[in-house]
Amino acid sequence: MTSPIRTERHDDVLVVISDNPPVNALGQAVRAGLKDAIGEALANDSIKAVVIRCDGQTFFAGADITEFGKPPVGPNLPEALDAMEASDKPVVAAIHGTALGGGCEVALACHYRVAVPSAKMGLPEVKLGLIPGAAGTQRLPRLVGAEAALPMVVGGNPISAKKAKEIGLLDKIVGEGSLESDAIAFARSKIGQPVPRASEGTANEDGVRDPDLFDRFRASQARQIRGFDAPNAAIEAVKAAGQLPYADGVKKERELFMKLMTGTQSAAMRHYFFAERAANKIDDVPRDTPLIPIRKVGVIGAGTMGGGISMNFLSAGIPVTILEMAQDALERGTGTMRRNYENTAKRGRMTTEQVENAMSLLTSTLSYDDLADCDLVIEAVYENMDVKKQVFAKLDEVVKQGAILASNTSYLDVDEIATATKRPGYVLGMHFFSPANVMKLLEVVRGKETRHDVLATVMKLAKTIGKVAAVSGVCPGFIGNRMLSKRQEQANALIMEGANYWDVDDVLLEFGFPMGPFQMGDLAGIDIGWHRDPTKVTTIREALCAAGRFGQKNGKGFYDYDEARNRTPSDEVKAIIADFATKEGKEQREISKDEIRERLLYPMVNEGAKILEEGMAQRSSDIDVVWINGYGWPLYTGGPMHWAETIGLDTVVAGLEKYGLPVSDYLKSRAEGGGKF
Ligand code: 3H9
Repeated sequence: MTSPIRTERHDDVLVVISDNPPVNALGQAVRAGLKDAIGEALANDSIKAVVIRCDGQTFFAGADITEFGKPPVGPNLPEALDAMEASDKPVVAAIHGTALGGGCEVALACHYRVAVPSAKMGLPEVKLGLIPGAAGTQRLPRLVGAEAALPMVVGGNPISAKKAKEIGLLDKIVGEGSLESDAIAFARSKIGQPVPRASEGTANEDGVRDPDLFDRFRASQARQIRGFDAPNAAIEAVKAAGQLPYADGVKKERELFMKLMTGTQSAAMRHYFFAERAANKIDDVPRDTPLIPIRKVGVIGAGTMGGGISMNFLSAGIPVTILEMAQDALERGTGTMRRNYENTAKRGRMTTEQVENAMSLLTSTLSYDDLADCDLVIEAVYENMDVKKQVFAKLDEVVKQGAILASNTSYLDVDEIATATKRPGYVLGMHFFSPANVMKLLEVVRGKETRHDVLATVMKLAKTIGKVAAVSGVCPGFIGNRMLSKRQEQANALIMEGANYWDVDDVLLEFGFPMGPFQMGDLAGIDIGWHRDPTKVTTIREALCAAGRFGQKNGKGFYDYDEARNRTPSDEVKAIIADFATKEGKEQREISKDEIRERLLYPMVNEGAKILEEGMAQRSSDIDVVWINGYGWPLYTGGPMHWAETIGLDTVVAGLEKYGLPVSDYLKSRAEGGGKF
């Protein structure tokens, strides 16, 4: 097999080039090739300097994740990098694309780093439940200081070349089109000078002078890192870089790295990494299916949903025409969109110029005729089949042939909606989650007649607008809401049997969800769908509405809220629930948190199994993608299906049986047939 690493001589400079598509991951052959190339440079007196660069779309994007969990084959990355840094001939990293993880560590082991302006650098290992394992946590703080290193190592988000230059991670930004020649010239300018080694840097002393830095940083990240093991290990490792000699720091990093690597969180997060990428692929749709160009999008409905949906496209530079029934609704909707953008700008996440650019791509209208030339129209009117069918019939009349018509319905039958048109092949569901400009998930609902090119186009478009997409078949509630309804059923049953409703919420919080079902009800508004007749009260929710408890918006729902939106359980609500339970003759008993957790989550897994059995999801990992991105299922458990496999499908089956809950044949068969979906 030919090596992915080749070398080229440019007089006294050896250029080492990696060509390992798609992302130049640092697999065994790359590591071996790098080590050999450095050996070649050191052994040859006529070579005075080395440049390392990559072919293809990016500099090394990290270790090869597919090798994780398999027996290691040498040389390992730290070995290859130590050999590189030990060289007394200058070694220069020439960076384009994304130097991530092990790739960033390669750059750190080089004596100098130059990059094109569009390059990014980062240590995203925490996103895989890990920390850098090739001395990144030890070299980076020594080079840029603990304060600058912490957000990179703990947050895992890449930084721009400009920022990297500012903090001292890059030595020079070179021409976008002249990386290699500029890097060679740079390397040549360093020949004969003593080489600076990141492992010998002293910038980490900022953390020694100000040891509280680490606790302050941890506190500032408390919400984002709750429940995750890796960020705390990352803080510990960066702190060690200031407390220990380099070799001991590296040892500490390795210990922390190995512990994480063999733990369940990293396994779950690596599962998710591949799950997200797999979800974008549709088994029976060829990867080279020609796409329909989407140059202009129409959105029907300027309410919260329609506005949020539109913002996704505007932010991605795609013009949107938004339609409403009345001028005041239209103005209210577009006004809210502008305010949302301006708030984002206030928080420093957008420039005012970007706000204006986005808003300049928006056209508002009261006339369907203005949607005629759209390539995609997404309907976000309220959930009523007759109304949806009227909208689709009208769209079919006015919108050009070949355009895609999508519904944002969260549970209605997309196939039935499609019958209102003469182009059912161009109809599908695009189920966004609220707030639609923020939530990552897009459930793409594939109708029985949806064409391949329509599906492929929407999957690609999802990526363009920064969404994570998963395909669902047509079934009530699709993947996400269908499983949610099983959890809600149990939540309602549990409080009727004597469980405290705040315990139900707390169990899910402790599991890692951002909130529980009753908090969620309060946030969304308990009065959604409330018929406003206090004499007709048949459910707990209706009783709360009749008592004027509408949720967070009026300071009381299931909970009482103070000014800062802190919740306290309400005596009034306890009495309402007790009253219902008595009326229904439900015996009250103490219910343990274990029972609450199992009864909330196991039925979801069972429903997921049924979804798989019916072919409504292509693969179990798609279900994980839906739940992690749309419903706050904790990433570090890998999603409901991966979590169920981790705790054992037989455990789930036994739990369901213990509580007398239904167990699908498919779940049983998977539990008996190896414990995997
Ligand atoms: C690490 O480095 C640990 C070290 O500190 C310790 C060492 C001791 N390995 O995302 P895309 C595949 S941990 C293997 O769709 P994009 C990916 O699965 C690593 N495969 O492209 C996909 O395959 P397929 C730290 C990888 O352009 C294809 O490449 N690094 C890896 O949207 C295209 O990927 C990271 O966490 C990998 N490292 O985005 C970076 N990376 O086509 C992870 C990608 O079969 N990678 N693949 O589905 C990324 O963030 C993005 O892939 C990147 C490109 C931004 C690079």
